[in-house]
Amino acid sequence: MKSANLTRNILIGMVLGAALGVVINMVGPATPGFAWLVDGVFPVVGRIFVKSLQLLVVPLVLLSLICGTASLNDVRRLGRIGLKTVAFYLATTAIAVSTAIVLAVLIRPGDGLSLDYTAEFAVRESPPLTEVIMNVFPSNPFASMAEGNMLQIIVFAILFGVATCLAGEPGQRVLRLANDLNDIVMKLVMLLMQIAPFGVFALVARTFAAEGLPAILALGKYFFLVVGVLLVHLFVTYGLLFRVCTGLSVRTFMRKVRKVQLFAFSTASSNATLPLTLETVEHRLGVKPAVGAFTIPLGATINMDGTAILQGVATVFIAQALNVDIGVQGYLMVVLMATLSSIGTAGVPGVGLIMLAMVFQQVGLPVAAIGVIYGVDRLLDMVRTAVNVSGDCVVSVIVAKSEGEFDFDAFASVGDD
Ligand code: DAS
Repeated sequence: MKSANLTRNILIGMVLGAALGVVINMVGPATPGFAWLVDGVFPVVGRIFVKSLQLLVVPLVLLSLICGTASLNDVRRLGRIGLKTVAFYLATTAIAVSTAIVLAVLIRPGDGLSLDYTAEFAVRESPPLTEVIMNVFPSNPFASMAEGNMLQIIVFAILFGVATCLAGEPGQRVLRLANDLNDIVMKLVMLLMQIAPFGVFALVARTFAAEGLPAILALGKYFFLVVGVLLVHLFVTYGLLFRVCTGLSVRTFMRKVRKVQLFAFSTASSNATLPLTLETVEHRLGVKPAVGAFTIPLGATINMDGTAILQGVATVFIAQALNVDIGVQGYLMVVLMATLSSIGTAGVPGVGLIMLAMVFQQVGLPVAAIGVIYGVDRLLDMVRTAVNVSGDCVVSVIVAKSEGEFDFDAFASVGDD
């Protein structure tokens, strides 16, 4: 199926899934005619679809990063690309959470709310930051791959890629094999994409059936403020940054990342979307593998601007609802925590709430209060994941263009996007 048709079919699957989900939610998910759909068919189809993508993440990241690192064949350049990438990722995350806090303080979504959070919201404890940073270095690469520990896989792949450059002819033989395997895995990505419309339909229908309109209306101001800030960050912040740093057409960029955004929205997982994100930046946005193979896997793990926006709005919302003044210092702490806590947390559904618990603990808000916003979080997770992957694509193009690892013709090509 051509890429443009795939985008259309994914969109159709999403719209039909949302419509059916809302109807089921209104009639009642437990209704006999619907229960087997909501609790049986949709979860099964959705999980098979997401698992089929997660199947490819580790081989794709490992092979593309080994090939990308080796193709640079210059450790200094690799270091420069790495520093630029991390700097842009952290800067856009800090801007995101700051925008969220400022708008939430101005709009005051939590005023007048009486919070009932007697139901304890149990959140898995998140490791301290020092442990997260130490955990970046693998002790056993096979264990890292088996666990899907993205940062450890990235570190191992870069070291392996550098070593192949130093290994002469044997290294070149390994690189040729790695490139061939990478091509095959990319073909597998496009093959599995054919089931995307069905998987997207099931995932979106299940979510809307479970979290329909009543939950959204109950937290209207909060819900629509988070979505609003996400859209501001996507179209204003990223639009300006992309235009200023690359001089390229923002409209073309947004058109080309549409499929990746739909995918991220449907799966609520940057990791599951990673194969498509990588294929898009390298084949449609003109980012050469030497850069894309590094920026995209790293971005799926450490770059979560959409998640940071959730943290900013949710912190202000809960503080206002509890009449707690966490002060300027508290908000600065939120900016720091949101920026740093995104490092090392994989891009999977719901990771934003785990990180939010870290922020609440840091600024003295009751973690149990997160239970108040839990009901609409899956829907917000879908939107913020689409923003997360968009940020990965923006920074990839900026870094690629600044390093001369950019194919303008591929970016400007029309039609098969
Ligand atoms: N679902 C996460 C991701 O994949 C984002 C989040 O939970 O906030 O990026």
